[in-house]
Amino acid sequence: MTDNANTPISVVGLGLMGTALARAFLKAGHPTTVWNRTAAKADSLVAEGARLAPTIGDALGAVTILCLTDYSAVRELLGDAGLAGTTLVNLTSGDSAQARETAAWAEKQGARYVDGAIMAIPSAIGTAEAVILLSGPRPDFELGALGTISYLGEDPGLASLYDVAGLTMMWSVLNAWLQGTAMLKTAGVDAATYAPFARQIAAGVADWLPGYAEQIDKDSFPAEVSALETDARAMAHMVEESEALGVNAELPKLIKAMADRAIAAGHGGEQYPVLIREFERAGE
Ligand code: FVH
Repeated sequence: MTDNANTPISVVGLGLMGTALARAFLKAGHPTTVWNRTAAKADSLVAEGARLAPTIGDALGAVTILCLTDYSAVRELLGDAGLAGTTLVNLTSGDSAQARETAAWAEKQGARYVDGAIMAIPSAIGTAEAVILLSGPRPDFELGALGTISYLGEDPGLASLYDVAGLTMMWSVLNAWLQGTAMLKTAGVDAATYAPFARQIAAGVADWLPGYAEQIDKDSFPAEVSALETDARAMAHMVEESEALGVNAELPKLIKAMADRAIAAGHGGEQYPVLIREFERAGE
């Protein structure tokens, strides 16, 4: 990979995120070309030194970053543009099937195609906290101006898969926190008071992941700490408490139903990560 802030970069799509990406490239010294369907959104970047391409065809450079609403916008925009000689780095959010289809389509048109996912908000772009996931052919140019680049492998679907897996983690943790917050509010405990305790629990659970991952990868779940049937008894408290307090019990019931199914399938004496089997198959 060339560590070269002189590499010219094009950024197509100047919404909230695309503007932050273009600004980070400019700040790092990359000659930066920009294009947006609504041209006025390029004004501030042009004032900061970007070149505004008059057409999408002119915008396509050796390295072109795409950051549009979704994959259909990408296909709609680039449909007839001609892609030979371009490496597209598509940082638009989507799923792995869309990423693989778009890779095949772009390669058919002569482009090199790298898919990506941005795990950050616009204001974090350009800092180490901004994680950019990439997959597809390994880039031979430097994108470090954007943040921490993590290359995941040749399969162009991997970046989107990691993105969706990360979002699942994020929203599951947040929903669990909201459930506990709703329960505690009934006793007059406000969200700010509960938050540090919730954070401590989340950090403790995060520490279990490497050991649990080892059990999943070995497909062996000895109950070293607690058996699933013991966990299920605590889950019953979670359901009963929610119902008694008059707060929403959907999430506790879902958690318990999955454990109950695994126990019914004979896994009650094994450790929690045996539930992976419930996640690996589509629900009834
Ligand atoms: N903003 C964020 O925090 C998140 C963080 C994680 C990843 N995302 C993803 O980034 C993609 C873009 O998000 P965004 O926040 O920049 O979105 P908007 O501000 O709404 O900008 C959308 C741009 O897409 C252009 N566009 C849409 N459809 C078309 C089309 N058919 N042809 C050409 N351009 C199109 C739009 O153009 P315009 O409306 O300004 O003319 C904007 O440039 C997204 O995948 C997030 O999930 C951001």
